Amino acid sequence: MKKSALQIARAAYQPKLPVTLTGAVMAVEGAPTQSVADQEEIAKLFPNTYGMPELRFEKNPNPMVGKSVNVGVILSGGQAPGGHNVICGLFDGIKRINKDSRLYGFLMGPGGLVDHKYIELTADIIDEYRNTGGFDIIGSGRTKLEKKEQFDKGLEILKQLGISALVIIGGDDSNTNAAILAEYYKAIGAGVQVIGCPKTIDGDLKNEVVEASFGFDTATKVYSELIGNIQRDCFSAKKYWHFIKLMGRSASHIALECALQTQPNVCIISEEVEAKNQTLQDVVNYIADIVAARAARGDNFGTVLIPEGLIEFIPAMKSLIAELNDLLAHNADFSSLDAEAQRKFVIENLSADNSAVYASLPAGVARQLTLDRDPHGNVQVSLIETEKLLSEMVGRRLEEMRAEGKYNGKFSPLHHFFGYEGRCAAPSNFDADYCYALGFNAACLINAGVTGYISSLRNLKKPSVQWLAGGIPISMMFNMERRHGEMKPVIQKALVRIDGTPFQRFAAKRADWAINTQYVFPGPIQYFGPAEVCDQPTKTLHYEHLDK
Ligand code: FBP
Repeated sequence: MKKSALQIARAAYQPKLPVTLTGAVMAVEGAPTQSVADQEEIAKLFPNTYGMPELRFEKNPNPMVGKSVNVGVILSGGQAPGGHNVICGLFDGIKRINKDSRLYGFLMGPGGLVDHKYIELTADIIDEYRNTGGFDIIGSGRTKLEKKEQFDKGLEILKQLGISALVIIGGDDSNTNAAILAEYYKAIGAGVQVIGCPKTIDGDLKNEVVEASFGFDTATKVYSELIGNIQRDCFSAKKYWHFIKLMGRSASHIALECALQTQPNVCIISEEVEAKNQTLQDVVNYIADIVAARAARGDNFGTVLIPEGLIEFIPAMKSLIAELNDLLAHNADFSSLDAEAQRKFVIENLSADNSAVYASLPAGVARQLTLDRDPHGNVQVSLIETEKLLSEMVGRRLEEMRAEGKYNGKFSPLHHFFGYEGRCAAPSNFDADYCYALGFNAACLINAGVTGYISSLRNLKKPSVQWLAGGIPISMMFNMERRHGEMKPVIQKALVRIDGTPFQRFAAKRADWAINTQYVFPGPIQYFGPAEVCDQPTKTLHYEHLDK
């Protein structure tokens, strides 16, 4: 494939490893750990891997000794910038420990392990992918690795290839399953270590011990560049309201980070909507009031950021979606009806409250709520055009306000959805360094002989050379949650904290940004140049560190 000039120049970038990982390391054990909640139940479910200590790597004065190892790697779930560098770091790490080590990549996600689809990742292949975006080196997929039969099928190929360690690069669900797999392989004496790596642009795999998931930094910088460009256009033409939906399956971290970077007129945070028990109409009225206040000053333009998961956080919509999921799951013939018959069927078969909410929605959006479910029977929120739903309802509300003499402006909305534009971007310096170090660190965890750990780097606000490397037992992040009707051990998803500093900073400024145009234009990610331009972490990470 032909390479761009940036790709060629960027291939030579050498990620900056934490100082501790630049030579031989030794693993120092901390105190035994506990899960964040439900300790007794989780200890029972993980008899072989519960309570393990945190690990910290320190420089080892003795030379590095390690035996050769065959390692498998899997990319799981949605793409996130930097995935290739995790694999490159892992490759370089196992080769440094012993040059005869080998790396195998399972193809198209966890399904590749179960179906025995793999390639050996040699130095030639690895060198093609250094510092590039995307997951195309081996592909990714959303097959859930959770059943004993899958684990056993996977073990067949691991044994065949002499693989004694598996690295799973994924989000909260994939790392949950990595811990279950680690426990199972340990229980049956399979002789296979399992190590996780924290990935997702959504930024919702983080907690006291995992400071950030990779990909969030680059993706939010790409979206912020685009939002900044739109704001400059909107400020120049002064005639459009831009409704911009941003990815993030449930948490609003992406929208909040982009708001902190670009200072839009409006940004909705789903977690706040839920906390205040707001209705869809409350959100619409809030936006319409800002549109009207700006119009009164002659400013008939603006930007509105909307998190992808918003509608599932609005209590009335949540209840509607839950009943719809159920209704559609039990009516297999639904998809064979025409659009009008589907609408009639839904309105007639929902409970009175939910039926009223459904009927009140613009027809296009109501229809989107009944489209195909994902493999788990859930609405695919990224297909729902929340940005159009809101702008249409804001338009209606403004007409009511006009009739009441409270609005006298012009409202011309435009719509955008930013998600795929950022998921495969060339990783920022932060993500290039973070991912490479996560992979390299995973190799050190393998060499330390542990299983059921997630690769961990802390102190991320500091330059990468000062990051602290180690491993966290995944079971430490567990609590019990109801999933598909059953209580299951899972990693707690990190939602935006309304009492956290990132949200508080935004909340303190938003009234000013709403009325007095205060746009910031971050511009494109810079890979070469001064550190204050190229190496800055996200504002979210910056403010979160103020909380510590
Ligand atoms: P992960 O949590 O798997 O990293 O995926 C995140 C995400 O990008 C969400 O923001 C988005 O809702 C979803 O993936 C879309 O995934 P897909 O393209 O597979 O529908």
